[in-house]
Amino acid sequence: KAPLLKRRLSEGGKMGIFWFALGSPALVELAVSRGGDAVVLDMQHGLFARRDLEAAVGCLPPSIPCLVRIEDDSAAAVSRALDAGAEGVLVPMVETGAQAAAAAAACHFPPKGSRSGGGVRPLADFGAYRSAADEAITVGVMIETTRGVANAREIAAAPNVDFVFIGSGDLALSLGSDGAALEKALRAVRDACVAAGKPCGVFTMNAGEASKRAGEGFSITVVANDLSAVMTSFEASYRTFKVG
Ligand code: 3PY
Ligand code: MG
Repeated sequence: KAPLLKRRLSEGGKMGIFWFALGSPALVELAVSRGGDAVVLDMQHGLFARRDLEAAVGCLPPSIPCLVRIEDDSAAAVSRALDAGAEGVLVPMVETGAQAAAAAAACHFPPKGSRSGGGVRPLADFGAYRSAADEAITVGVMIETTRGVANAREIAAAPNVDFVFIGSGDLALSLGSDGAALEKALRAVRDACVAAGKPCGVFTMNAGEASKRAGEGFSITVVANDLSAVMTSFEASYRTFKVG
């Protein structure tokens, strides 16, 4: 697969992505038949078991890049995601440049990094996979704590980190839910990314918020997530139900 995600990020366009937590490959397949610039499959808080992840990645068309938000910054979590055939990872709770650099190294084969070779899909043609993977794999690191914000410049500048993504929910928790402080932190991380020449994304809850943040210079925003899409749609349908 061509390194579509890297190309889109380097072209500087704005990506409206779909976020999946419910662990259903069928839901992923149906949603991307309706649009989306890329998907995130959430292994940190989502319900995807390893086989669900393999199935969900397998049902994506080549035009829809797939990132996996991994469980933590371990090499094992990186392997599970990339061995499934994902184009990249989102590493949660990154707080220092060294942590970002270590996670990025785990995403690349030697000599660039320390990734272990394997995975059912990559092994179908490992030579071809290996020669393209280091160029194709996209590493996104999440800043979602006050410590991460304080170290945003070194995190954004870390080697082989392709973009930064702000976990706005956890960041609000870390800041104590002060709205003004959250806005200030978002701007600080975005500006640190501009200084490092890296794109910056932010987690958003819906298309309205995503559009607003895209207008503020954030390159990747979440236009829909499966959890709230299902709840909103079921609630709206039930509210319009009339017996008459
Ligand atoms: C956050 O907002 O904290 C995330 O990790 C995205 O779900
Ligand atoms: Mg989070």
